[in-house]
Amino acid sequence: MPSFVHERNGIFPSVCPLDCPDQCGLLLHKEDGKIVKVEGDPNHPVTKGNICNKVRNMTARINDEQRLKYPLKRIGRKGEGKFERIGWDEAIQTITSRWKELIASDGPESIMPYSFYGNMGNLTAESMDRRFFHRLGATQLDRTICQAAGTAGYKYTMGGSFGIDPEDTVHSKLIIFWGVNAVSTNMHQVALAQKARKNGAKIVVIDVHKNQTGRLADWFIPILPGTDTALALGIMHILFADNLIDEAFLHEFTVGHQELREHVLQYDPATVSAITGVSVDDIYQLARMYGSTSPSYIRIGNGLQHHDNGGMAIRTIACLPALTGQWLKKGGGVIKGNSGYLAHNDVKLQQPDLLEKKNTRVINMNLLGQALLELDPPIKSMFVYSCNPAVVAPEGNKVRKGLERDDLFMVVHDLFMTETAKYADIVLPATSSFENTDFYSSYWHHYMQIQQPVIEAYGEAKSNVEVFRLLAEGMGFDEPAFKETEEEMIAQALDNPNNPYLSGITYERLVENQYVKADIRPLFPGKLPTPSGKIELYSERMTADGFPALPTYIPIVEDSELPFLFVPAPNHNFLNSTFSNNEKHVSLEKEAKIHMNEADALQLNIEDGEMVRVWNHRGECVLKAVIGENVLPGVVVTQGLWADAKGKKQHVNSLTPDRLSDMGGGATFFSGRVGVEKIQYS
Ligand SMILES: Nc1nc2c(c(=O)[nH]1)N[C@H]1C(S)=C(S)[C@@H](COP(=O)(O)OP(=O)(O)OC[C@H]3O[C@@H](n4cnc5c(=O)[nH]c(N)nc54)[C@H](O)[C@@H]3O)O[C@H]1N2
Ligand SMILES: Nc1nc2c(c(=O)[nH]1)N[C@H]1C(S)=C(S)[C@@H](COP(=O)(O)OP(=O)(O)OC[C@H]3O[C@@H](n4cnc5c(=O)[nH]c(N)nc54)[C@H](O)[C@@H]3O)O[C@H]1N2
Ligand code: SF4
Ligand SMILES: [Mo]
Repeated sequence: MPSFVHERNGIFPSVCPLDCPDQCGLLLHKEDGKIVKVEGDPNHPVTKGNICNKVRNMTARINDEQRLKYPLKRIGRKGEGKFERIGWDEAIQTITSRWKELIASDGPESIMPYSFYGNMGNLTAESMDRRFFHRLGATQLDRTICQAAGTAGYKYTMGGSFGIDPEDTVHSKLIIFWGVNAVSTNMHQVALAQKARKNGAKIVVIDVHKNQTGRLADWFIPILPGTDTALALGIMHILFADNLIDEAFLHEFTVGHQELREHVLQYDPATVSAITGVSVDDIYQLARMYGSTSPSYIRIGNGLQHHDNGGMAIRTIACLPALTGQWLKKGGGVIKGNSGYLAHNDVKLQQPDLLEKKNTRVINMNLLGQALLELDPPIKSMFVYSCNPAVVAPEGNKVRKGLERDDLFMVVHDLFMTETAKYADIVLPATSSFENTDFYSSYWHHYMQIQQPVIEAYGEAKSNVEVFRLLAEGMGFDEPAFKETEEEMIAQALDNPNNPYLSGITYERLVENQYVKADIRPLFPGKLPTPSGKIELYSERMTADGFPALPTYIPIVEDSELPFLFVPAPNHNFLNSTFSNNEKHVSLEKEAKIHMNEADALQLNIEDGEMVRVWNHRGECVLKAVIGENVLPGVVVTQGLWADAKGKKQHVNSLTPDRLSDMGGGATFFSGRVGVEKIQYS
């Protein structure tokens, strides 16, 4: 494998490792063996040299003195953060001998991995680690915290994660950002939309919060949280009533349009207006605009699916372009996620065959608190990597109580001493992505990219792949799977006969070109991976799974009697909790705030800029109130997953529910309720 590590100076190709749809091409400037500047690669066909502020400041993170340099063992209380240095040999020996004991006394299911996509590299995120835990026979983790509900919902309609090519969206004449804060979370989609706008396109944003994305819209439509399914059904009602539909498309490429036509009669604009808070006039205007503008494109965001009814919301919105035949137009259709086009051979990469007991228990990662506190037989050891559950997981106080358990042997592998790592018995230092070999597949654009190591490993840090190789050796696992090199694994992963779009992408081409586009063909005319091969407006599979076969509005759960719906969304300068420990990024965000409608503030006697207590039966936060008209009455919104800071109460997930969404076992971060009150200083 080529590597740039031994070149002291120069500019080297790279890829952004963060969990962000844009997956930018990067150029790393290296001086005297150190990265001194991160910039966008101007030749990348989609991201074109523009990168976000977060990653322009990434050098600070890579070279941060606070980075973990060597393995540590805990000497203080759990959560206190007192550790002392140990060597890798001792660390691996401590972990594997403890696991061998646990396997003998409690069985391998007493051990559980806990990981997510802190680094999106496919090898880092889901290769050697999966092989290792399969071979170990550990409790399996269902990784549901991000897109699970929407992916399941979208699949009922479209069969898999296939939308349009974002590069085509420059041709769109109407762009709807629906539950996506694209200015912060998908900036190159905004750039493409701006290009389309120069050619006459209109940009509509549907959101519960008029944030930076809402502010750039030609038309911002505020909506009550968790009611988008009703709005989509109201649009369908009008499209059918006004005959703004494409009959030919419906006949040829969909199932169930007759049933849907009947079914949506009940979602008349007055009914939908009462549910959503969108006026009858606006519902008419939106439906008629959608029905008469072509090509029209909907970017479906993640905000929608973090609700009790999130899967259904996305299943429903995904039906809209079929009604007007948009899939046949260049720049018409939707993107929810596009990971289907770049799907690699995960069976070869993860080797599920190494798992002997096929009915090994599976734990939903959104239920971490419950799993640690209530599971019987209990989890006795947890290995956390590429994830910071003490901050990002719902019912955060329950999670932290679980992490405090003295009989839980916990290992954390990360670049930093995160809130989660403070609870660990052993902490292991991780390399940054720029120190590793890996391959990356965007879940929005269609390019696969490669990372070759550019700098030396920081201190004694090791990559995820390397750590699991060492653990396998320590456990005495001698299968060839644990000896394979990164290059071998990439080649295996790219060999995926189930995915024709991937056929032209090889390891050699990636090394030569840095990014290679999947072999994309339009979805229509063609056969979808649904049971009928068509777009399923009516889905028998949904009936079999216990859902209504037709898109149906089901309200979110009545979380409590408290007055406010609470939407704790991401912010501009952090990436989930990543960067929340970095001074520069924190100073750009200033402080943790809560947005509230002025009518509510008036009633509660709260003034702009005052600190307020936000609470429910799960926990409390103290945040700075921002009063205005950016949210509807009855709704409060925060932004960002803030790091713990002395004297501050800003752990928003201490307030979020650990109920699961309707589909896919997804998270319901945005379906909770809170009370808000002025802080009375005595
Ligand atoms: N800067 C930045 N970029 C990121 C991230 C980050 O933390 N910061 N996180 C990354 C990750 S992991 C993900 S999954 C994506 C998430 O990025 P997005 O897909 O943008 O999803 P969210 O930011 O969760 O929510 C998007 C919007 O949904 C709104 N919303 C909440 N509930 C509702 C509702 O019921 N209806 C409607 N219409 N809108 C609603 C919120 O106000 C928010 O503006 O971004 C990725 N990119
Ligand atoms: N309230 C609320 N909560 C949310 C969300 C929300 O919108 N609101 N969003 C949810 C969503 S969509 C997501 S995806 C999750 C994300 O939650 P997480 O996956 O926990 O994401 P991060 O907070 O970025 O934490 C990633 C961690 O991985 C570490 N890391 C990075 N690279 C590597 C590596 O190569 N190896 C190892 N071992 N570690 C590495 C980073 O240092 C960081 O500590 O949060 C969820 N939580
Ligand atoms: S976080 Fe997203 S926008 Fe920023 S550099 Fe990475 S991929 Fe690009
Ligand atoms: Mo996510």
